[in-house]
Amino acid sequence: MRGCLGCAHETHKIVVCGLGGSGKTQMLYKLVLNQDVQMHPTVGFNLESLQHSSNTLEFWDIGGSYQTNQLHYYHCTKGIVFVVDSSDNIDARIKLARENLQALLGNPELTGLPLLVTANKADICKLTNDEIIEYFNLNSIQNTWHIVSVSAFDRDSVIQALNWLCFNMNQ
Ligand SMILES: Nc1nc2c(ncn2[C@@H]2O[C@H](COP(=O)(O)OP(=O)(O)O)[C@@H](O)[C@H]2O)c(=O)[nH]1
Ligand SMILES: [Mg+2]
Repeated sequence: MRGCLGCAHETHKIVVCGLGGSGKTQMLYKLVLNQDVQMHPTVGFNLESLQHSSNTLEFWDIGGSYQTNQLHYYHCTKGIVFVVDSSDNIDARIKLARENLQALLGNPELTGLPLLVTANKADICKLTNDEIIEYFNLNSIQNTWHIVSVSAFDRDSVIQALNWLCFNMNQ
């Protein structure tokens, strides 16, 4: 247990990060509302809660420039979801995503937390999970991590992925 005085212990705060357009908000709206909502770029951040097994999961969907140097958003976090747009080519965007993940994992508030990488847009994907593992160099990171192919439109695929995160947050 991390030193989080004042946090509700039954609630797990999860930060949901990844490049703009990777599908963070679509995934959360499907999870929480079970609806395919028409998306607009997120300004600031969304906060959504979901009852999952015996846990309340509090998702912080942190958009765009909010992802860098926003230490206070990460305080008391128990788990990380990093959303990759697997329909991207290995090009400048994936390079940016890799830098984004490295910067995120360097944040002292997030040290050692379980990391769930969702290879999103499985319905139209180009990158395999093995390619993402290699390109993001996941085998070299210190956090316990797991990668799952999901589609934000397929709620069950996201729930399955979250099962891993919930199990590992409770360790
Ligand atoms: N085909 C497909 N499109 C998706 C998926 N997830 C998100 N999108 C689309 O990708 C775009 C960006 O999604 P959004 O949730 O706004 O991305 P965010 O910036 O990471 O929050 C939207 O047009 C979504 O409908 C998916 O799993 N499959
Ligand atoms: Mg968004």
